[in-house]
Amino acid sequence: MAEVTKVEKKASAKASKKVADPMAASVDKATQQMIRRAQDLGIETCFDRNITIKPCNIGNQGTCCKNCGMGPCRLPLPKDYDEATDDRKGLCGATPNTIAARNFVRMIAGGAAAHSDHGRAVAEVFLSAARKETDAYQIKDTRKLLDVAPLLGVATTVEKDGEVLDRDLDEIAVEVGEKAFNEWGKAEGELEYLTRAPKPRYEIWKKQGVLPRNIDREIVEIMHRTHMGVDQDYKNLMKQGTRAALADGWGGSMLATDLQDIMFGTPFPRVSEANLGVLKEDHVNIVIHGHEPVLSEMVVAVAQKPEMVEYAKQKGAKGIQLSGICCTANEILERHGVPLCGTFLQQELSIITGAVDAMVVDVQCIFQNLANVAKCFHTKLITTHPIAKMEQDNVLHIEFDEHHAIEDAERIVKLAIDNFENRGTEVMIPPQKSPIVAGFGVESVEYHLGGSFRGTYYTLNDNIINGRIRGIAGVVGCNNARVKHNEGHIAVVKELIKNDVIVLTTGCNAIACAMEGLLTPESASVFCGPGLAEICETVGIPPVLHLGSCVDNSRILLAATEVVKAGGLGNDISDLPVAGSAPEWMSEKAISIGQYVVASGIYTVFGAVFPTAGAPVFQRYLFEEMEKIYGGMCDFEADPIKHAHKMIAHIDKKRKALGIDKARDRVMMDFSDRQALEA
Ligand code: NFS
Repeated sequence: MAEVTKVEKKASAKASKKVADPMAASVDKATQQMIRRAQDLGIETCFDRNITIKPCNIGNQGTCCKNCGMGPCRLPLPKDYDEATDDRKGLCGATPNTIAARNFVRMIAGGAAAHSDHGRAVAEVFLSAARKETDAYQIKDTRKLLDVAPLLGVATTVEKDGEVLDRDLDEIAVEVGEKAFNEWGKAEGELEYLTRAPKPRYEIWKKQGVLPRNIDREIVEIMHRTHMGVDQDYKNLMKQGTRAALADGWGGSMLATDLQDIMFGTPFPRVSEANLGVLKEDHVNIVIHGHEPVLSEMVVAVAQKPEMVEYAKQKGAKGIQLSGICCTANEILERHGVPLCGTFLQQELSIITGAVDAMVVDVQCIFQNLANVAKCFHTKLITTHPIAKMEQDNVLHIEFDEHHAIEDAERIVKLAIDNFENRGTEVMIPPQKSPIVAGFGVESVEYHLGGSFRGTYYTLNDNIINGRIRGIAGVVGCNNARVKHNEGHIAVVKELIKNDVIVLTTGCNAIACAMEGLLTPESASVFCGPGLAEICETVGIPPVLHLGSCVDNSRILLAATEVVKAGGLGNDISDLPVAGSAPEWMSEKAISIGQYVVASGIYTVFGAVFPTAGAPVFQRYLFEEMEKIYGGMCDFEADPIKHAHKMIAHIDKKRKALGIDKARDRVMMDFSDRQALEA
C-alpha cells in the first residue's frame, strides 16, 4: 500500500488537527475500529469533520433566508424570546414563520424530487422493458403487474364476442408503463394512487385541497411559492408542502416500489448478513452504493455469471463478493440477499478497510469525500449516473444506460476484478457481521401473519386488539454525523419492541437494526416484551421487519391501509395504534417522508435536530395544529428512550380511543395477578 505511506507523511503534518473520539462517534465496534484506522493513516472522515465543522446555529433553526440577493437575512431566536413582542423580520419583511416554512417546504421539494426522479428513471426503464427495447430488463412479477394495472386504470381483461378474455400481458405492461410515466406530468386530474388510501383519508386530502395533480407540478410550485415575494403565509406554504409530500409518498415513491417489484421481483424474506465484516479478504469486493436498483440489479446479475467468477479466479481471487451501502443495499438485499456492508456513515469506512476493489455509485447520499478516501487506496470509485458526477480526477465515470446495461455492468465488474491484484497487503476488515432475515413487504406480512388458511391482515389485527401486539411503529431514516452513529436507531427500536410494539423498518435504520442483530427471529426472546415475543416465536419472524429502502416507505403506507381494511381498528390510518420515527435523520428525503406520513394520519417523531426551532409559532403548527387537520403531526425528541415513549404514549392514546386499552391490561397481568383472579 505504497500510497498510504504518502498519506502517512501527510498525517504527521496534520497531527495537530482535531479528530473524533471513535468511541463517542459510534456504538458499533467495526465503525470504531475503522475510524481509528483512518486516523492512524491520516485519512479524514466525516466523523473528524464533525469535530472541525460546526453547523450554523441560525440555519439550524430554519430562520436564515437566502432566497434572494438582498440577504441572507438571519433571524435567530433571541434569548429573551417572547411570542407577543417578537418583531423579527427580514429586509422584505418576511417573518420567522414565513422563512422557516419556506425552508421547510423547500426541503420537502428536494426530498420529493429525489424519490420521484428515481421513480421516473425506473418508469423509463420499465417502459423500455415493456416495449422490449432492452434485453437486460424484463417483466418478472406478472402477478404484481396484474395487481397494479387496475390501480392505474389499465384493464386486465378484454371483451370479445360477448366473452371476457384475459388481456395480453405485454400489452398490459406497456399500458401500465405509459400510465405510470404520465403521473409525473399529466395535464389534468389527480394522482391515480391516491384512492388506494382509506376513503376517509382521501376525503380529508380533498377537503384540505392537497390532492396532488401530478408529481412534477407540485415540486415546481414549491419553488415558485418560495421565490422572493410570493407565498407569505406559513399555513398556505405547508399546504403546498403537504401536497408535494403526498405526491412523493403516494406517487413517486409508490410507483418506484411497484415498478421495481414488477421488473425485479417482489421481495420475500431471505437470509443474509450485515456490517463491514461481510467484505472478504480473498474475494474481489464490489460495494454498490446509492439508490436506484436499475444499475445494481445488473451488477448483481453480471457478478454471478460463471465466466465472471472464473475471470476473478484467474486473477487470484476466490470469487466476487458484492455488498451494499445505503438504500441500494436494501434494494439488492430484499430481492437477492446481497449482504449489507453498512449505513450511510460507513461509506468512507468501507474503503478504509483497503479491501474494496471498486465502489460503484449512482445517486443520493454519496459523500464527495469518497474520492479523497479512494485516492489513498487502490479502490476504483465509479460514478454511473449522468446527473451525479464528481470533480476529482481519480473518479471514473461509466455512464449506465438501459439499452446497453449488461455491457456497462460487465465493464464495471471486470474493472473491479482487474483491480484486485493492485490491492495492498495492509487490508483490515473488521470481524463484525450479523445474521439477518430481510425482505418483508405488504404481501409477505400478510402471508406470515395471516397463516396458510387466512392470508390476510386479520390475524395481525386480532393480535393488536387482544394486546399481544401493542401497536405498530415505522422507524426509518438516515444516520446523522451530528449524533452518535446508530445509537438513536437501536435504542428507539429496542425500547419499542421491549414494549410489544412491532417495528417496520426501512433505509439506514433497517441497516442499523441489521447490524445489531435485531432482524432475526431469535432476537424476539431476547429483546421483546412477552406479547410480541410470543407472536414472533409462533410465526417465526423477527420483531423488526425490514421493508426495504426509503422509497419503500410506501410499503408502510400500504401495510397501514391493509390494517384499516382488515377491520376492528377504526376507519382511517389516523385511528390506528401506529407511530412513526426517524431517530437520526439528515436528508431532505426524510422531511418529505415525515410530512407524507403525517398527512397520512401518523404521529411521527424526529431525533437529532428539527429545522424549525427559530420559528416557534410555525413549529407549533407542525407539532400541534397538524393533528387537528390530518390526525397526525410531527414531534421532536433527541433522547431515544423518551423518543420511543412519546410514540408508545401515542399508541396507547389510540388504543384507548378504540376501546382496546383494557385488552392490553389483560396481557400485562403478571402471574400473581392471574392467581388472584383464579382465587
Ligand atoms: Ni433514506 Fe437512502 Fe440512508 Fe437516509 Fe440516505 S440511504 S433514501 S436518505 S441516509 S436512510
